Amino acid sequence: MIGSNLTPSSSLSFKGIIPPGVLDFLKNPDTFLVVGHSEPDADCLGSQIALAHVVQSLGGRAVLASAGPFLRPEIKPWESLFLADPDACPRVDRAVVLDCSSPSRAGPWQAKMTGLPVLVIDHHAGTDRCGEVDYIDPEAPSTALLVFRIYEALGLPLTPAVAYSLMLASCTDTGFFRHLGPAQGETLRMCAQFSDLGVSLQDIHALMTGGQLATNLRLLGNLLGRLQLHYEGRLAYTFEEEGERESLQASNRPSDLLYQLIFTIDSVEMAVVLRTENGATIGGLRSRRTIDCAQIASGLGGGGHVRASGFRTEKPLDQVKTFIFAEFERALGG
Ligand SMILES: [Mn+2]
Repeated sequence: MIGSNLTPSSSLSFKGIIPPGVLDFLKNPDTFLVVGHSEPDADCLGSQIALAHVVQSLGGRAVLASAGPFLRPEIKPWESLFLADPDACPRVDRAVVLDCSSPSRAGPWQAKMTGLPVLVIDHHAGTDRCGEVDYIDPEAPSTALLVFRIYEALGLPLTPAVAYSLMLASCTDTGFFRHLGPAQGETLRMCAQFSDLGVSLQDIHALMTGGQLATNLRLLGNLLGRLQLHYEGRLAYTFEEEGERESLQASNRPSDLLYQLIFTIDSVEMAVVLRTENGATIGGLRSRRTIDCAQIASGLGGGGHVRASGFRTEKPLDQVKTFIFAEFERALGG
């Protein structure tokens, strides 16, 4: 029976139960569209690469798809593996959508999934249960962990490329393991296997934290210079001015570094970073412990995780800021 062999009863380490139907969905000699969200990160892409390998190991064919862009240095080398244009996609029989809280996050690839049997694999809070089969575990620190559980359940051997992909994915979504709370050793045990297979955390750390431009750090400096603390230091707010990135010739905003620095202030419970672009307001929210960022972002048409979320809205920045501050105040009171 499907599922009967998926939870070793003797092991406390294996908390995740793979829902019935997931493995059967994958055990098909079909062509699978393996798709993730736009503006992908390494958890999304690495999980897609590993899942494509699962499909191929089971006798199917996989088309890796991503709308991109591949901006971050650690994901750049993967760009050539992914099809960007849905019009160039061959005929596909079924789709697996990974790391997307909603199919709309797949951008132009969403339309390609219409009418196909879909498997959703994700770890976001509040993910649409829209697949023929859903494997959604909001307690998993990464989508990579869910794909790894599929490997384990199927007894598939890991290749060095898959181990690397899932390691980079895990490092991304766990902030290099520092976001792991208690009883999350499953991720560490998984990554220990990747390390034993020859994956270097040292190299991954250098790739993820290096490659910075001085211009990006100047932008970071400006954002820190504008940092305001509200609600007795519990809410930290800053913003990027429209056109600032271009005028500084910054290639990106070092967001991880920015949030990391903001949370070195002990009083900060939530960090809010806003910017405007072509009339839209784009924001990132991070919380230390209790504030549900995903819920606040969903009120602005966005989504994500409890501790990290984002949104893009047509509402003006001042209105967005007022909304977030009010939601924060309500969350504090509640
Ligand atoms: Mn993820």
